[in-house]
Amino acid sequence: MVLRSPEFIFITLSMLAAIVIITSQDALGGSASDIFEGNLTGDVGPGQSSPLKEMNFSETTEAYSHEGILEATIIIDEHEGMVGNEQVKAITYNGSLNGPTLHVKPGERMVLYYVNKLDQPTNIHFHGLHVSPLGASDNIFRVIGPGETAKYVLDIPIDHPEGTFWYHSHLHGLSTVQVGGGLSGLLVIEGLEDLLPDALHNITQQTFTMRGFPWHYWHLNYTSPTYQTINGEINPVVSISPGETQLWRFANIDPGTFYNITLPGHTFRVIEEDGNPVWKVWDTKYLVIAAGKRFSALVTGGENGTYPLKMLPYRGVLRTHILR
Ligand SMILES: [Cu+2]
Repeated sequence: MVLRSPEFIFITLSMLAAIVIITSQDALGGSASDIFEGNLTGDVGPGQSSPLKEMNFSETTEAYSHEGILEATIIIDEHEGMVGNEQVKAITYNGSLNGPTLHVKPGERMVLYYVNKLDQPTNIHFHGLHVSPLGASDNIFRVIGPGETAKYVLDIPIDHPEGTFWYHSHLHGLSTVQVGGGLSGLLVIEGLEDLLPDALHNITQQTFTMRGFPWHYWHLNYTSPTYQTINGEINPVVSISPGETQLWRFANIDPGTFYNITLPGHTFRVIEEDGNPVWKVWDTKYLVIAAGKRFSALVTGGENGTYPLKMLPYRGVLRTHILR
């Protein structure tokens, strides 16, 4: 194997990704910014810890199926907004740094109207889905030109695994820059909780989509002001009660960044990996999440307190996920 420098990058991450507050729900006040204790690369300080007040990107939305069909319109456009203290231009799905989260069940149909308002072509791929790659389905060879609207129709097989997937632009030659620019989002094939013991069927679920932003194509070295975002936010606040078990889905929807996350004092009980329920549940204190990878884990809240969901340094020579 020949090492060519642009395709190999050293990644060093040492940053805080989210604040987890463990307390009874009643006691949750507006104290999130008071307990903020760190920052990412850049100058995000106390008071800017949770939703990006000054940022004019929209919040992540959720789209659910209705009577067997999930119908959604996804508009692709450029938007400017603030991330940390930096004015950035992003390519967004529906104005958000994080595309809408699509929820669909095995056996259902997904109908998406994909509206390209960019001045360049694009398309969409549904990462990991076991569906037809032809026609108006998960066809990565379709080209949706500037100003065009495409209708995508995907039939999810009745025996499709329940798990966490994602979607992103996949136009050859442009996809890495478009995904890094913001064109990716989460897709959940529902039903994972039904495989859990009865007591957990109504378990509270939270999703964490991670991406570095702004994304620098060949300069991902963290001397550049790249912020690690979760659900399109910096340092969001997550709450869970002592002893409560929740289902957390982690998805790395970035085209190149690796994450190594840990929640001090807690264990991730992994129940799904890359869209498949695991054969054997396993426990870990650290989850290394490569670009494109997903995990679902059960997390049980420990003692009252505030815990940073940390991204640890991840050092190594990594081949970037070149999507071209
Ligand atoms: Cu993919």
